[in-house]
Amino acid sequence: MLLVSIIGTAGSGKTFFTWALKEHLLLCEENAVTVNLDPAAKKIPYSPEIDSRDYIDIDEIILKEVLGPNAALIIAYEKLAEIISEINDQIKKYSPEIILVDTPGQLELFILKKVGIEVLNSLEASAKISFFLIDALAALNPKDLITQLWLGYICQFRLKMPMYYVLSKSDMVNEKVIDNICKRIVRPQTVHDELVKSKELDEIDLHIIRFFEDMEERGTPLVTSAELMEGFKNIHKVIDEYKIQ
Ligand SMILES: Nc1nc2c(ncn2[C@@H]2O[C@H](COP(=O)(O)OP(=O)(O)O)[C@@H](O)[C@H]2O)c(=O)[nH]1
Ligand SMILES: [Mg+2]
Repeated sequence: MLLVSIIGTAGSGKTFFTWALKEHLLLCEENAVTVNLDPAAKKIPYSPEIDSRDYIDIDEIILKEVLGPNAALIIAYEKLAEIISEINDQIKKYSPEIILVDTPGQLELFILKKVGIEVLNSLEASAKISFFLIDALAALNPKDLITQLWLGYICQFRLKMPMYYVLSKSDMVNEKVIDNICKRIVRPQTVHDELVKSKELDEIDLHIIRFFEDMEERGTPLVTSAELMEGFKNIHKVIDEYKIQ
């Protein structure tokens, strides 16, 4: 049973990707279920088999506790942590091979608060991986891309599970843009050269670029969402490699 957590900033395409990946896995005759762990989601374009909104009413939390949506989401996750065994029982009923977990875009849940990590870690599965969505439209310049990579890296650091970076909305940019994004990731020196050219490079950029050069040695798996679906079976290889390290 493989658990796939789909993580990324708000609007990066997590829900859409969860849906598309589920449809793709259905076509491949893989037994996959979707779990919506975003209790604040207003509209979901598909019907998740397991839905946190069936257990938690975010609007009620906002009204009762007099909170804004971000603070209410943290309370919602604390409630979710309390009933996680029920969610696990629901998942088990489907005997799935693959569990796709859609998460909220409020990354502080996974970066700054223990409760987000606790919830994802409490979901039962024999292997776990996360996909960090990088919105192509929000990664058009080198610094925006590096910022997104950092966010993903911090999530990986906190979650302690193998991570794939998945380029979403690649259909909304041309191939040259995708090429540029890939080049910057595979060879961070490209970012260095671009910043020198635009006279933007400073000391902190140098440190950050050096960090990503190290990351390059470790290999940063980046795929477009379409490539990921085509090569989904390779994911088991990534998980095995991660376990060996
Ligand atoms: N063209 C295109 N639109 C996308 C893609 N992924 C998401 N979107 C759109 O981007 C918006 C935000 O997507 P959503 O999945 O709700 O983002 P989330 O907040 O990360 O769950 C929606 O209008 C989606 O239809 C994609 O790969 N291609
Ligand atoms: Mg969503």
